[in-house]
Amino acid sequence: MEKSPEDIAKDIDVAAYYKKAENAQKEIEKLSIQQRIDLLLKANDYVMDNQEKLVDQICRETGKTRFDALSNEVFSIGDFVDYYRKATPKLLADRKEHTSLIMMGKQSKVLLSPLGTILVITPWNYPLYQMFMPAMSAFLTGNACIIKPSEYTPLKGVFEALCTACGFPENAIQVVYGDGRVGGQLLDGRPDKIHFTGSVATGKKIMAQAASQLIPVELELGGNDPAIVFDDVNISRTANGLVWGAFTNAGQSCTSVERAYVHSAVYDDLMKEVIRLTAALRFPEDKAEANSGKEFDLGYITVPAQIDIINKHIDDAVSKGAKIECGGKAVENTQFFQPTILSGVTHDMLMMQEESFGPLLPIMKFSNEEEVIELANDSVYGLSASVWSKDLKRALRVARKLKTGNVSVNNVMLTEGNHALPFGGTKDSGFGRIKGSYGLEGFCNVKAVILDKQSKLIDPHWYPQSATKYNTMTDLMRAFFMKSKKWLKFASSGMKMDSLGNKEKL
Ligand code: TXE
Repeated sequence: MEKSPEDIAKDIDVAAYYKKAENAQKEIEKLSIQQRIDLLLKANDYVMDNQEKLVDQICRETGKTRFDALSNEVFSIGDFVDYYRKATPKLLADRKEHTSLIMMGKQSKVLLSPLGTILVITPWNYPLYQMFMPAMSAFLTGNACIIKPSEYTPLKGVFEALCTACGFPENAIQVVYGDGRVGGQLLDGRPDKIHFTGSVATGKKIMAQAASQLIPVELELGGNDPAIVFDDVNISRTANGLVWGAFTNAGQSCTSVERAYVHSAVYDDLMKEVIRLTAALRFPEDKAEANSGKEFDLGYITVPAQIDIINKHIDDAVSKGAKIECGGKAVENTQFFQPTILSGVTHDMLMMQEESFGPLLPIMKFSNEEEVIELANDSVYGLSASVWSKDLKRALRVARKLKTGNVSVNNVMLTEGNHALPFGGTKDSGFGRIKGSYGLEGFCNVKAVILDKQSKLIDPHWYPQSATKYNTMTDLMRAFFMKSKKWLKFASSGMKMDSLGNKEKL
């Protein structure tokens, strides 16, 4: 008989997982950076070699289309590895930093050391990639990792098989299955850092629990991403971009387009094209077709409760005056939800304020730049955005003013497509950054080191203190720190300070 979620949680031996992780971390730290990269490359080849099996399992657990599984999970893993195989040695190398003249003779360095054990808690929308990317970032930086995948998409056995086949040190990456209770218990094992991707509500719970033990957290939460379309765009490209950005993965992406603002000069043309493209998407008519094994452009909604949220947002918008231009409901007795376009929307509607996480695209008209920036920023979220305009100066000006962690110009969801760029949000979308240099630094103890020489001399600011030392230090400071430097005075007071320190001590 299968164990209940309660029993699974009861049986978790948290201390044992952390003990194994601690031992594994000692082995990982012994590996050179190149040896870790070599294991990453093997993991990459394993994913590519097992692509079809993995795509099958992802599709079975999430309901996404095969192309979504391929492009958003397998391809993203390939791109992640391709970036870090080249960038990691440089990103993790010791850094030489500036040493002020006032500290002459010393050297300053920053060393990146592992933190220890990283707890990675993942959601269900991109199950393989969301496990692979943070876990491998943690591994590259010399950490052990414990993953708690979403109970809806556990991909049971995938990581265990990958780690064994590629020869990762034993327990370098452990996977613990179960629901939120198990996640909560794992926090009590006191990881050295938590990387969480999921909802705002759970993010707040995790942060509160982590605070009591001062565990650092990185939170990648949801979004309500705006797309801003100016009056000089190519209608066809922009409409295609919006439709893909809103409906890829059936809208279950934290950076999918959740609301669009279109300049009044192109609103009618763009709306017409968006509706035409949406109506042409291949989508099941009924349950029989949904189960026929046919290929569609949109998959289904992974977690059934999510359909209630989508329906609630549509009902709320319609009750406040919005018009459904196409779509608007789930295919009866299935988890497929029709790709839906709405017009006549306003900012008091739930879908313009909260994350729908489904295939909804509400479109609103605007007439000037200031107004649309204000509308886009009128959100508790701040994850991502897109700006569409031929005028790149304007697009960049607007991008600068958006209170989000990412902006794509004349494209959509593309910043996260480049692993050299940091990814993360502002406001309720969370904080911390993954990917790029930040993605490795975030899993490191960023350690400052000063190298001084051994000698018989002592530093002038050490004991004893005296009125003469106070006055000489004042002269030195004024000569060096004030707006115009007085080099002669600096040299003479520096020499006096040095000799004062040494005379007093010897
Ligand atoms: O997320 P949860 P859910 C958003 C989206 C969606 C909503 C809910 O709006 O409607 O989140 O999705 C684990 N201590 N996103 O319910 O609950 C849980 O087991 C420790 C945005 O799936 O946040 C799972 O592994 N862990 C998003 C993970 O947290 C806990 C992606 C996420 O679950 C826990 C998906 C606890 N107390 C949904 N409670 C994005 N940012 O990309 C739950 N978990």
